[in-house]
Amino acid sequence: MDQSLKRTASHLKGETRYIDDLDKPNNVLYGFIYRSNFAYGKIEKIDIEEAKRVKDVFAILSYKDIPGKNFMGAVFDDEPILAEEHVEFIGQAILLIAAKSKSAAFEAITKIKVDIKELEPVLDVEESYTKGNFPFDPLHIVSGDVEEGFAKSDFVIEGVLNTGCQEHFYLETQAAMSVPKPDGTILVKTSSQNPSENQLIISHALKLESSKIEVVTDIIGGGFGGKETQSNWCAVWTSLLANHCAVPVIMVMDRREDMLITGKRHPVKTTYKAGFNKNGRLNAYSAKFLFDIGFSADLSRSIIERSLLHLDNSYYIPSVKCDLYPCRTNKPSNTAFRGFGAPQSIAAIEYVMEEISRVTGIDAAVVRNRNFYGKSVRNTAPYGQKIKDNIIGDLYKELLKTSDYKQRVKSLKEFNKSSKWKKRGISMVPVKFGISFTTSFLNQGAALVNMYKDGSLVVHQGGVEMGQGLYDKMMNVVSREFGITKESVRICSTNISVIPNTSATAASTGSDINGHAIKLAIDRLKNRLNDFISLNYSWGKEDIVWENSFIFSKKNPEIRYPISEIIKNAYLAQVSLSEQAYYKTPGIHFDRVIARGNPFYYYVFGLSVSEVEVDMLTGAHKIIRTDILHDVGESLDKLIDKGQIEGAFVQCSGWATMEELVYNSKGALLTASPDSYKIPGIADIPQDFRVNLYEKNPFNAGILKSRAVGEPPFIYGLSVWLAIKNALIYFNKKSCRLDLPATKEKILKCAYSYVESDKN
Ligand code: MTE
Ligand code: QUE
Ligand code: MOS
Repeated sequence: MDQSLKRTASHLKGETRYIDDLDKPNNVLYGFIYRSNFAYGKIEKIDIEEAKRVKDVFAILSYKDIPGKNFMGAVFDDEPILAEEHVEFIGQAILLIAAKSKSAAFEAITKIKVDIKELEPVLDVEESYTKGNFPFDPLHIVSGDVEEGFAKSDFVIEGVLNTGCQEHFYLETQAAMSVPKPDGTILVKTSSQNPSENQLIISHALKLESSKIEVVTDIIGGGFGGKETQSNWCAVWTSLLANHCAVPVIMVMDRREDMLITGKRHPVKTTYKAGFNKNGRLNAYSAKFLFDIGFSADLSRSIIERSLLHLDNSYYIPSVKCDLYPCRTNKPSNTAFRGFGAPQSIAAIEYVMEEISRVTGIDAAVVRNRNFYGKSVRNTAPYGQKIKDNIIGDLYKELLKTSDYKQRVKSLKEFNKSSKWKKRGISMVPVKFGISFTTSFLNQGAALVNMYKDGSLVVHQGGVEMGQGLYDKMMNVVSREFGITKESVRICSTNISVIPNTSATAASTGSDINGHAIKLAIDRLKNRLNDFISLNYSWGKEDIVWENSFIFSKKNPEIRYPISEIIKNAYLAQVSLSEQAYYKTPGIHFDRVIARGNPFYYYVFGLSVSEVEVDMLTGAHKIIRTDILHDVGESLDKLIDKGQIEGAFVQCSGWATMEELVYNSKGALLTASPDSYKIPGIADIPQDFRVNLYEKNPFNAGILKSRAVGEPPFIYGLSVWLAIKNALIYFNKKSCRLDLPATKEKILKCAYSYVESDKN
């Protein structure tokens, strides 16, 4: 069995070892934090004398015990590792505790006395916006003249839309283990999408050079963006404690703590205005987006930037004027989450599409089709990038047919005439998703390929396996590019001492960037080996073929040598069997100030249709059927890609219909566990779920002609929310705003128009 299969088999048996499952050294200590109970306050006094005397408690540290810098951050260093004078959200860490057991640490926590003077927190985006509470400049985009566009429109609509927060709910909570070594270095095992950033933060906090911090990440139990920056907490806390106590320290957040402390998807309040013609075509779109970024900047600027770059979704909008504000609030710092800001602005424009349909009486799918980007005209995004290889129109034609859209709209209308309390609705949602980090320099990666004398191969690369199938895809790249059977290939866990300066495994670019780097390394190694073969076997270099772990000449394919034999000879002839390579994505740039540039290497397109049935007595809905047609070029692995599409769809449908984070007036999260926070279960997937890969559009510049898959299909889940909105129209003719998530409660309010006003 090759490594991919073996890994999958043991994963399915629950044998994958996350941080909490690691064998612990017997001198290990457990790390805990003492947290703030106030959303905003001034720390007046800390007394740990009594707590320090608790048996089996080895250290209690405050920010004063940090040897280096207490401030961290991906972009701005505005996040204290431990609170200094002020606490800024409920759950913020004030003290670190290392203890032999959980009970000892908890006893110490009850004996710690921290006096905090409570101050008035800012919890509402609107309040934060009014106060101008922006930790960095708001983002703007202008293209064309919206005033002129509104003036010449047959209709102009205005409205407000709120999109909610979302917890990542990775299966493995945040965790890390740090092991100090006698030579003054430290080994950190971390559940992180960005081990290099863990390394950098630890380096600053411990005042230790990066080279002395070995950071290793084996398969993690999900990330979804929530382990880019948010993994820094456990990594730096365990390192501080391990460094202080000179023994290994492990820390694994429990689910409540994780939900309380770590950042989530940004909730956004959007105020929009759209002008369009009787035929449903948009002339102008203006909007103000208020992002609830939480207490610090984190990745918010990049997230808001990606929002800005997706506010058009798949539509050509002749004039656009949008302002996006980063509003600071006293909550955990919101962060990357699958889609990275795009789902929020796409939700707004898709909501507008449904409204255009309602106002004009034109079917919403037709409205969308009329607004799609063109192939050779109407094909420039508001930020100036040409939309090349646009196939959205082709996908539309095909999905319209395969989903039987028109007939089903007819049947649904029939159904709704005869059914009083149950109403059906349908909605089509397209996606155009830009692939690349919009922060250009992050688009780089490296790989190291080491061959042994027996012809077997180990591959190191910078990407993290988090369930998205990166390792399996890299295995396919190695096996196909090298011509070697998978049995002889091993993909190693991510180690920052082997591959340095990695970017986060994020922006859906993991297999693109690392796959390209691996391919380049293989090309170099093969080239050197082919020189050797050509010389020693008297074959023309261009005739040499590597296939299924055999090497032969095209001219004489009967004579085949096993790779192992040739590699042994190459070794004896003193040919190096190791090669490293570096890849950077070409041609990417974006100027944030003028909001113009070419931020994406390419776009991924796709289309979805969902039909739902809503019970207007209970507000419950079920998804009757979902059809998805999605373009991944030539798939690196069809099963994985299908799984990514299904998973992303379901994850978004949770955000769009059921997941709700409720805070009280003091800023305390009331839904910090799965008993009050509902994510989709097996009963919530579509009853009839048809996911198809579009196979007619290989991407020649991609790795093995593939396209990225991780984030784009998240958008399809919006079709569930908008199908519910569509169903509501058949029950309650009055217009009513349906915020996201469309929970049962909101659906009922809408069904009976108990919404106070559509204006705010
Ligand atoms: N799939 C699983 N199973 N678990 C995850 O954590 N993260 C998503 C997506 N799919 C995730 C996932 C996110 S947010 C991203 S950016 C991509 O995977 C990252 O991996 P890739 O770049 O290798 O596609
Ligand atoms: C998409 C992403 C990310 C992004 C930009 C995208 C992302 C990410 C960063 C980022 C930006 C600046 C930094 C940094 C990271 O940008 O995940 O460390 O200094 O981490 O378009 O997914
Ligand atoms: Mo994904 S949100 O870019 O980790």
